[in-house]
Amino acid sequence: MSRYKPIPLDFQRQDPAQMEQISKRLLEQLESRRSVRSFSPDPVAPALVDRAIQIASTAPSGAHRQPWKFVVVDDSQLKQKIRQSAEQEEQRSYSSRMPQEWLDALEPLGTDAVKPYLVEAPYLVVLFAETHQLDQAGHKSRNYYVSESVGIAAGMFVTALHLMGLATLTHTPSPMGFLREILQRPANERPYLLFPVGYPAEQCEVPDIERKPLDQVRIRNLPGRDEDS
Ligand code: IYR
Repeated sequence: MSRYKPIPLDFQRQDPAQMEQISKRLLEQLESRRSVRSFSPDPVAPALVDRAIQIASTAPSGAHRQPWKFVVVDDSQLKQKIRQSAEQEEQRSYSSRMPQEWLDALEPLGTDAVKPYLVEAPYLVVLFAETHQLDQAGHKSRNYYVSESVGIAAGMFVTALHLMGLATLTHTPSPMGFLREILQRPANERPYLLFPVGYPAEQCEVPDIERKPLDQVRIRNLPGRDEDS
């Protein structure tokens, strides 16, 4: 007996004029998203973070395994611990592990090893990737396209937070094994990204950088192929 038991797709076509409007509005909204490194301590309803996680969890995934776990941290002591360990690793990275070329690439972003946002933001959400799962019988079963799946979920999380009026940062303290220990996650979970979540600080500044225009990120057709043939 096959375990494939399809159901009808729930899908409604929308009016093309409305699609044009919606897509334009979405682009405008998302154009204003910025990675934020300076947070207000103002509280944020936990239900908003939960909803952003639910939205992220609608991401497609290899064999529909949904190989992600979002750990929400709001405890000050835990945040302090995470900050301490992250800064320890970052100090080593900035002072000796990162080659000059990397440091040069980061210069316009103004980053350094000091990470106050790890305690300022009301939440730290740590995203873990599940390399494999244990089924009901306790057998190891592997996951598929884990980085791709978790990366898509991360992108949807960032988008959801922005559209609901919150700020975040895709932070990757490196190496980030310490997050597994501090948050007591099992061996099948690998830290993937850390997101501080909250409102930007009153005086928040961001790097003066621009996004690539469409014609630098969208390639039309294959080289040498005639477009209207
Ligand atoms: N993890 C370090 C360095 C860093 C690396 C990249 I690539 C960035 O886009 C930004 C920072 C840090 O968080 O400072």
